[in-house]
Amino acid sequence: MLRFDVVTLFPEMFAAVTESGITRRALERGLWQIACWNPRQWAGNAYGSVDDRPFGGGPGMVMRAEPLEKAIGAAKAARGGTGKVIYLSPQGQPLTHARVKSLAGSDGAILLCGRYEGIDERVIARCVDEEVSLGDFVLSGGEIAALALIDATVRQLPGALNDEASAAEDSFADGLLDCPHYTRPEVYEGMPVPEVLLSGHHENIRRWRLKQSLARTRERRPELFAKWLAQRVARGLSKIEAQLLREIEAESNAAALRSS
Ligand code: 9D3
Repeated sequence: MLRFDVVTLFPEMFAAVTESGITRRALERGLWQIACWNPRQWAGNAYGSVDDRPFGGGPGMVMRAEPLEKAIGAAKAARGGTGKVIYLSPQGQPLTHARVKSLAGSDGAILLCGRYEGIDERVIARCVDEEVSLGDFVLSGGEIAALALIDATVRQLPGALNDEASAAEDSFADGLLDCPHYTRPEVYEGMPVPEVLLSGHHENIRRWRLKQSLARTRERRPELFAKWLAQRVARGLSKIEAQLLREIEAESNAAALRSS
């Protein structure tokens, strides 16, 4: 069973996944579990302080090793003495769909959330198995990153989504960006829905959606597109894929000529 044990100074933030949406429903269905461990409980001093000034000086505070290790120890004990420890940190490897899929197929992890300037490096050396980041921007702490990781992982569990097809069809599941979506009305502020989507011609609709995904990925995320293409070429492009790529190339060339 997937289980997350979260070491955090802000356990109340995890109501975001326990009290709302797909993650809440999956929890109610018994598909995963969560427990929070607050290092403040192991502060070990009269003031309950879990941070201290950085050796070497500089701004900000650093989370002390002892309360963190004791919280991690309590989490490990609750998991039967084992569990991979993932530290959410700006210095980590970027979170990917591959890592999320791998976690979804595991028994979960202990998620270590930092605050202030970060945590004492000796905790990382002694306890941390993996360091994971959401990307190159600054958050105020690890909690929002842990929430993102939990949300992404839980939605991959069989039975988490109402429409079973959805998780596999998600963007990134096949390495491409999603296609555009429309709902009623057919015309909004003078903007019509693409005709093909009203045609009822399912083959054409599939083809249009794939073409939109390919064109968008090529335009907006060239590195993702290159990866998809290399993978598909290795396996052999389907006739439809090859045809769509030729169309996209031709339309892109035509657009470039028009704007010159
Ligand atoms: C302004 C503070 N920075 C000083 C150079 C360093 C810094 C310390 C602590 C920056 C961010 C944080 C807190 N961030 C996280 O805990 C975090 C994070 C992030 O900031 N961005 C992307 N992914 C993650 S995962 C955890």
